Amino acid sequence: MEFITISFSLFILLSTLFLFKSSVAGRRKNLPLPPGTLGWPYIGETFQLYSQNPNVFFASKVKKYGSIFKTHVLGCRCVMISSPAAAKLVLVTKSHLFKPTFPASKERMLGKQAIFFHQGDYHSKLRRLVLRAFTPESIKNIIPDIESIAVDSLRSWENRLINTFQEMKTFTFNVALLSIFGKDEVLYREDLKRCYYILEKGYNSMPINLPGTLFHKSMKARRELAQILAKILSLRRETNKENHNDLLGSFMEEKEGLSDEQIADNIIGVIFAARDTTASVLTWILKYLAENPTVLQAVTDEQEGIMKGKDDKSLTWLDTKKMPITSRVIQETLRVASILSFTFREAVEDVEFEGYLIPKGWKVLPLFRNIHHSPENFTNPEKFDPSRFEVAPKPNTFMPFGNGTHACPGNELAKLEILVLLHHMTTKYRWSMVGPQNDIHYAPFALPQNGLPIRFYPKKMP
Ligand code: HEM
Ligand SMILES: *[C@@H]1O[C@H](CO)[C@@H](O)[C@H](O)[C@H]1NC(C)=O
Ligand SMILES: CC(=O)N[C@H]1CO[C@H](CO)[C@@H](O)[C@@H]1O
Repeated sequence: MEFITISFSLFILLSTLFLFKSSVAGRRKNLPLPPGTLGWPYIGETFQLYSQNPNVFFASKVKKYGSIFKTHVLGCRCVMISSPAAAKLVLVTKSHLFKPTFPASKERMLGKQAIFFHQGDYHSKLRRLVLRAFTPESIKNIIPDIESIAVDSLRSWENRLINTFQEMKTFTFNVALLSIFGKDEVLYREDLKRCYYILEKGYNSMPINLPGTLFHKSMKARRELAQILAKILSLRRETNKENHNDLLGSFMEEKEGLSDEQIADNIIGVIFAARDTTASVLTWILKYLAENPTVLQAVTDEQEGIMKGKDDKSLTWLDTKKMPITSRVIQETLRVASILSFTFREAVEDVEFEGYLIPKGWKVLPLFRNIHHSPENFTNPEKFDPSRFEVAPKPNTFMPFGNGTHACPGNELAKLEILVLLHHMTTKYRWSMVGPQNDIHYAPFALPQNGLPIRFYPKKMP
């Protein structure tokens, strides 16, 4: 069993939930609320949540009350759900009754017009524009460029002690910029990176907008980012009129009629959605491979097999479809690490589910991690065992990319960039973990202790 502590950043993250506009509606239907306790007025069960690992808190509730229960944390009344049927209702079949909900400070920072915060027509339009930039057809073309970013990253780690998460963030940031701006990307990379890194520092800070606070600096960096993006937009409009296959090209198409502000909010939003998520999954993969030498050997053999057939030519989409063992390692990592433990929705009206009332205005949290760790769906759930994915998981038992209306439009790109990096990494490098690595931190995505420091070496070529 791993010993787990909760880092302070999770506390700060969840604390900002206090700023949710809370709306408690009267009960109209004559149905019971889901089982569970609401704890003390206002603070609810916040202490219970913080006095233990949040996943233990949720798991003990699931054990006591079943797969749907109510609780009250940090000023909001919530219904937590952890059954595949309930997840399907909230995310897929009745998704129009459950709107996305975020603390106001997060909306201000990412931009109010970003895709995550919306429902209905504006959301569907943005989704169509994002999806078409990230279909296999579109991202196939950038594989050689992803490869050169991967090769450069790996080279820069040679014979060094590195912080895996920090380095992976640079890799995933560069791939995100490539997918958004195409090859124009290098021109703006450093400016964008500098501003984005200031912005993210304020993301988990207290949202107090006074000179000197992290939040204030971060909002300033947000404005500077918008200015750089405005420059990129006008440059594109003036100089090259030809079609671009990247996300910016998709957003800029005249007939779509997006304003510059809408484009900026969504570009910043996609960088946010793409970078830390993929970087933390990569960090977990390195950890699990280091801990499971037979799995690492199987992945290495598979990748060497691909490399042998290619004599230094770059990878193709088809090559990436011939990596079943490596793909199962990615799936199993997504399951065990469940970096997005849960997501948030809010009931827009009273909803009935399995004889219970989910009242209008209450938050509804599908608990992905509990679903992914349910022994009914995954035998011996704490064990890292990629071979379990030799059989396809049942619907709505494995949702690392969510499901339904807001499911991740970047999932193909995420898997592609992970495969490309692992191809070069396992065939040419080896690594060893340094220091203790049993804790999990939430920043806010689940992450190995200290971002997983490792020593990274080139393999001695025979
Ligand atoms: C392994 C890495 C990733 C994981 C685990 C992941 C996971 C998720 C999940 C679970 C959601 C749905 C959240 C919800 O329903 O509340 C989501 C949404 C989203 N993701 Fe990802 N994601 C990853 C990488 C990416 C990448 C690389 C991109 C962009 C290129 C991206 C862009 C988005 C966007 C734009 C949304 C919002 C979609 C909407 O609201 O309609 N993600 N992601
Ligand atoms: C999403 O929901 C649909 C409908 O229930 C289901 O067929 C599909 O398998 C689900 N996707 C995942 C990833 O579970
Ligand atoms: C398809 C399937 O086996 N679903 C089960 C997964 O686990 C939950 C409990 O956590 C059960 O309610 C489902 O029936």
